[in-house]
Amino acid sequence: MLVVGSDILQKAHKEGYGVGAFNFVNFEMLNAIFEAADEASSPLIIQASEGAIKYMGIDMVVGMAKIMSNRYSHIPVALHLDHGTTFESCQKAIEAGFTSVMIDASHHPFEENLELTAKVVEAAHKEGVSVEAELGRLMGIEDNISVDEKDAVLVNPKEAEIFVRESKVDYLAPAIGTSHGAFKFKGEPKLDFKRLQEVKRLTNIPLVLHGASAIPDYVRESFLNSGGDLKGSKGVPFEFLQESIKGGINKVNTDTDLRIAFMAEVRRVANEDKTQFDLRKFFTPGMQAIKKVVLERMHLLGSANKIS
Ligand code: PGH
Ligand code: CA
Ligand code: ZN
Repeated sequence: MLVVGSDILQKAHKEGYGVGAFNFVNFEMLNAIFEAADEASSPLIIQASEGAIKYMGIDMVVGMAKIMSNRYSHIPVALHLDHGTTFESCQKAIEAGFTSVMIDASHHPFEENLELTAKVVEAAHKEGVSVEAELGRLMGIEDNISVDEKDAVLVNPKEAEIFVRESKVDYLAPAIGTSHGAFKFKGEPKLDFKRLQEVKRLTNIPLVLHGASAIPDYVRESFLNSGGDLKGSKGVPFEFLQESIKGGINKVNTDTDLRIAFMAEVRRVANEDKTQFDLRKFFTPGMQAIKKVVLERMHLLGSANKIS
């Protein structure tokens, strides 16, 4: 059943657990994610970026999401627009049937971000759709970074308080030192948990962690064993994910882990049988690999067995 994003995240916020928000670009990713949610009895957020929408067509994105949510009608599922860049993009998603949208104007000055977010919130709430916004920039933080530099890229808790109050946004992504992709930290992994706790205290709404892929050892191994290269890659350690949930994160955006797990299997099969050209022989193990990652993550984040 497709539900409003806030239905899922308000419960997670009150009970103090995290819900994985998993990106998909095709049937295979979506199918694997749903199978995992079914096995874990977990609520679910599935999300499509503007790039994914361009790739599949918005009717296909919404159509597949609805079919899968009917197939697994006991699972509460929200369909979320990941990193919407404009009011129009959010508007289109709302009209097409998304139940949650992100307006990402965090690279604009505070006032502009606030103004645009408030405008999206007004339009979305009219249709019963919830909204996510972002404050700060997604960037790794290092030990030798100065306090001033940190303040320039990471979320400012006082600003977050004002932003949430004035925009009436439903959930907020505060930049605390993560980044997208497979190369998150140059040195030791580092996140600003203090800042996160302060944002939670001052806003008291569901918070979102972007760039939350962990690149677990066995996923890295499978990618390397298949002949892939992940030199210099580093994800968010599991302990950090748990710590961030304690600090108030409720939506945990995960894409890279699924891509790596899937592609490792596709390459393995391609290497093992050069005569193979049945797509299903590549994609079936790919789906199993994603399912395993998602299932584990749901248990780690605490959303398993939270369907009531
Ligand atoms: C993400 C995904 N999507 O919005 O934040 O992050 O690259 O760590 O999976 P990863
Ligand atoms: Ca951003
Ligand atoms: Zn993101």
